[in-house]
Amino acid sequence: MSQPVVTARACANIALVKYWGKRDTALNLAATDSLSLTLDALTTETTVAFDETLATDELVLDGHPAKQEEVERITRFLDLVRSEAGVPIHAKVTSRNDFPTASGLASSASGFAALALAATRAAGLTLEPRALSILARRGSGSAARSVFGGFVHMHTGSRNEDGYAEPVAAVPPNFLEQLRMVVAVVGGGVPKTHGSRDAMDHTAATSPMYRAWLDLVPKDLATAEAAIAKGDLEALGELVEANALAMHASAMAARPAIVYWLPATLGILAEVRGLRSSGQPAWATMDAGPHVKILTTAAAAELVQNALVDNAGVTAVTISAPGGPATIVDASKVVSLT
Ligand code: 2P0
Repeated sequence: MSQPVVTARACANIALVKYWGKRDTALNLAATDSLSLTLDALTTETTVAFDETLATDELVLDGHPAKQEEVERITRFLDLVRSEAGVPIHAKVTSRNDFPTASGLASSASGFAALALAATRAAGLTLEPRALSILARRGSGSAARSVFGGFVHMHTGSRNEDGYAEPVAAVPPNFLEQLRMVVAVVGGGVPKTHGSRDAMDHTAATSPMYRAWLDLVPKDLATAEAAIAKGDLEALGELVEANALAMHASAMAARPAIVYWLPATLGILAEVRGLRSSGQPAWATMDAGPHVKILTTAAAAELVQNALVDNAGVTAVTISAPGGPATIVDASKVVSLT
């Protein structure tokens, strides 16, 4: 019996209007829609090989055997693929990120998007992009968005089949090409203090600001997508920074508080406001970690990078262009040992 060994690559994405909270934890359906930009400089490459000789699934992450809880999360995800494909055997998964994992730099997004694509192909399934997005969501909500390139809109969905992402339709020509995201890593990419999954559940359960967050998101999405449709970067940037601050405000108001920021985070936010007051296009967004991503233009990206690189506590500043969809890198038929 032969099983293809498949390698897929997916880019991370940064939410422009955030996903923070779930309506259904079992199906991993988000409480609200969200909007993201896929980034080409942050990628995960994942190889999947189903193998009848394995007694359990195996996961090698960035060259090291993964922790038990990480293997269990992958096994729960592969169970969905096994059941759909009718392939009742375990798999070896080898995954490599080109950025720090579990530090608020969206590794679960690119990771589960690459795994969804590699695992389905390795199991003999070819899913349409929408079905792949729905499957990736079961692994991690933000992964549904990393199936696609460019601007991506994720639907909350009230049923499993409605919770998918899709590219934003109305984007003026050349608007994406002129955008850059400058990623300022704070604190050396150390693992984050609160995983986003637990933190969003805790925010939803205890934050007096959470209801306001849920009411805000549809309005922010409409504003952001109208700005994209007009190619109005200033309107989009203002909205992006305001939305990120609102998400963090809801998390900080949780009891006990979820505070992702470090002193350098605030230093960068001040620097970004300074850049704007000197006429530069720069707007900040932060996720479940201390790092800051700055939406800017290709023309201003190096200036923004240079302004941030010497800030205390900033350990790396990279420039990323918009990225494309998840793709197969290699799919070769091999004869298994049995
Ligand atoms: C986002 N984040 O929209 C938000 C903003 C982090 C902050 O999506 O529980 O790892 O796996 O569905 O996708 C992080 O949440 O959560 C996230 P799960 P995920 O990008």
